[in-house]
Amino acid sequence: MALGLLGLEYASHVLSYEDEATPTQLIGKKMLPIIRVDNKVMNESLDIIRVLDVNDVLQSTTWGNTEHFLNEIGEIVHNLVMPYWIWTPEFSPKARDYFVMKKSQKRGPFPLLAKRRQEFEEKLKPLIEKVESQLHPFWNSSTLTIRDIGLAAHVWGLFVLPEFQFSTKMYNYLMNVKSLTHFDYHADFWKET
Ligand SMILES: N[C@@H](CCC(=O)N[C@@H](CS)C(=O)NCC(=O)O)C(=O)O
Repeated sequence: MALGLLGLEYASHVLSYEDEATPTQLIGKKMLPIIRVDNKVMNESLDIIRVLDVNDVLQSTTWGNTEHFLNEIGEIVHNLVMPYWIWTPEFSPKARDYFVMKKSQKRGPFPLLAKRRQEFEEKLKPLIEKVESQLHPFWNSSTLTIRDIGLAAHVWGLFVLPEFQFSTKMYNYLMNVKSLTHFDYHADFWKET
């Protein structure tokens, strides 16, 4: 989203989830995203944005207490979507097995997560309503900021949850962010298969 908003040209590669070797060779641990610019390799999304955003388009805003709030939303969204996400084209059977093994250690068995859907949705609802009341039309801002990239990236995950319904306000917000950042979730997967 940041690269698209900043109008930077890039090529993206989806690494299979069980690929430990590639990220470990590049940055010494199994973590994405990783970017290579002029043969310099970097990780940590916010560090990457800081280096690429030379005109401070995204950095003029601070996170404030939104970071904690985003983590809360992210935690619930992940519990809701992980059992469904594993069936998207992002996961080969091998990647899916590895992901389920790793993530269920912390979150519990995926079938149980799916059974707890209602509980998670009830926890998420007031958080989404609160953030919706702060969209003017961006998150506490009249222009798109770094906070919107964080928020939209988390909330976008809910598109994977069957029959999940966004409010009109949230849906329009996501489409607005998509258009300004030229974000195309699926393009990377189809390109490589
Ligand atoms: N603070 C890091 C967090 C990145 C992160 O959590 N990446 C996840 C995927 S989105 C990851 O690679 N986790 C390691 C794993 O699940 O094996 C950033 O913003 O770049």
